[in-house]
Amino acid sequence: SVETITEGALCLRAFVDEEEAARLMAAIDAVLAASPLRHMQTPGGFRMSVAMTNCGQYGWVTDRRGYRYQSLDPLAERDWPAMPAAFAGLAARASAAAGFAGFLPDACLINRYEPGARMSLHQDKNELDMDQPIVSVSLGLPATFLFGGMARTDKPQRMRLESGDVVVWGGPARLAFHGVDILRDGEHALTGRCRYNLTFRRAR
Ligand code: MD3
Ligand code: FE
Repeated sequence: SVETITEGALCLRAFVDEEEAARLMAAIDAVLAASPLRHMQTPGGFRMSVAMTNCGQYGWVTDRRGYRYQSLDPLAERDWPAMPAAFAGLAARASAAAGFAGFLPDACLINRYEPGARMSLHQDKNELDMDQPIVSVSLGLPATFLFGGMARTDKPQRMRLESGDVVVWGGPARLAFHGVDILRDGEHALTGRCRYNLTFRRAR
């Protein structure tokens, strides 16, 4: 099914079936072998509870110097792994289904939430072209996504995201505030005790 969250944001429920999810998970494992998950530091000096890595031409990083995209993985000290074909294919299908044909992501941020991890309300604004959407894919344990509207002070809508759900954020929703509530403990056949989220972006 397709749900409109707000103008410009579509949730494609169960867009990824279990077979594709397993292929994505194998591709995630291959990325992690080259560029391991790590807890990055915010510019303010806090350790993020979500563990992250990237693939594609650019990767999103944060440290004491700020938030940015770069082609070098600072932990592995080499370029990020290439975007797996399974990732690129899904990003193309999902963006086309949401009316953003021609979306060519050059970055994919991989987030891993363990029980207790969360992401506070923020905007994604380190990308150059805000006319390009962001495609997000949830795998594993369910999470409560917080959709905050255009002002930080807007009361967030809560939304359950389950394994296989894909959300495409573009147009007027591209700069909306959003976050993820504290992940509850559980067990999922695909991922074990965690949730993965892939976000496909056009960084440059
Ligand atoms: C709404 N990730 O990595 S995905 C992020 O579940 C991030 O890991 C969350 O927010 C996660 O930056 C949420 C859904 C999402 C992604 C990008 C957006 C929602 C968005 C960009 C604009 C508006
Ligand atoms: Fe975000």
